[in-house]
Amino acid sequence: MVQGIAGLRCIGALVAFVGASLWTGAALAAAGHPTPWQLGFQDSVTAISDQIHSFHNLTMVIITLITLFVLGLLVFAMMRFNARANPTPSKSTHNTLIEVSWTVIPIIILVLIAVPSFKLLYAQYDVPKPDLTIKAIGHQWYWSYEYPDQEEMSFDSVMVEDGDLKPDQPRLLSVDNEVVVPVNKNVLVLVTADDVIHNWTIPSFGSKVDAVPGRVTSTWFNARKKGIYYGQCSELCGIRHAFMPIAVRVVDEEVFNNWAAAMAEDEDKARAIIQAAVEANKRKTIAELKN
Ligand SMILES: [Cu+2]
Repeated sequence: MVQGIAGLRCIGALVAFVGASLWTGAALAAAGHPTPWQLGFQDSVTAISDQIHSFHNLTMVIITLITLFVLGLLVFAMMRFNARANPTPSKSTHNTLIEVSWTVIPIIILVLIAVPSFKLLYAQYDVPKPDLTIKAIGHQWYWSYEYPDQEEMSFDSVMVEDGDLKPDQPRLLSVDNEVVVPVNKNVLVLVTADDVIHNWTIPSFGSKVDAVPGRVTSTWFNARKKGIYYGQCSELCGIRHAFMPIAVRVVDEEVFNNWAAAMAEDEDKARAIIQAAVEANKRKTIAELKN
């Protein structure tokens, strides 16, 4: 009886887990950063990230079906073939049909998974012609950025400490200088490090790549929605590994151009341009919600 209840609980937990994992909808996932008790992924704002989400949903269905099938087989074998129900066991050792099926069916399942998997891998490495190139350099323990298209533009991006956080800044994710990029443009990110291996990632973009000293790796994204998107160094890199977040601000092209022009002269002025654009966007959103 106790075992029965435990079994039911297990099945309940499994169903809940699968349901939650499939639910990558807006209700639970937050745009650009994780939220407490969040289930599922962060909002997707690139085609690559969409592809990652649908690949996840496909494999989740396959995993669930296999798990339920194996669970069913186990329960059936325990009930039907225990010593009490089946006192004289069968002496047969081979069954061609079963042996062929347990070889062929897994192959078919693997091929089913391989096709979208390779498609996704190809899409991630097939960089379209970039409209903008950024270089991200990992340091112990902050990131610095260079914009090779804009002359001599570079800056450090350091985490905002708890005491300095503004009300709308998420903890452990906010930085003093955000990476600013235009919306709906192909952005190529060249990634490297100057001390140990770090990793540059933005989950909402489906971008993640190691930053290796002495080597340049790359990732790309084309964000379709304005906003701020966060990531964290994802390669254990030392004592302050958890405190070197990545923040990318996606803005209109015009705002980006103004920001880039201002960066050459005065970083505070550039920051004010972004701040003004963010405020204007907020007012617009509120006005739209009211109507
Ligand atoms: Cu790191």
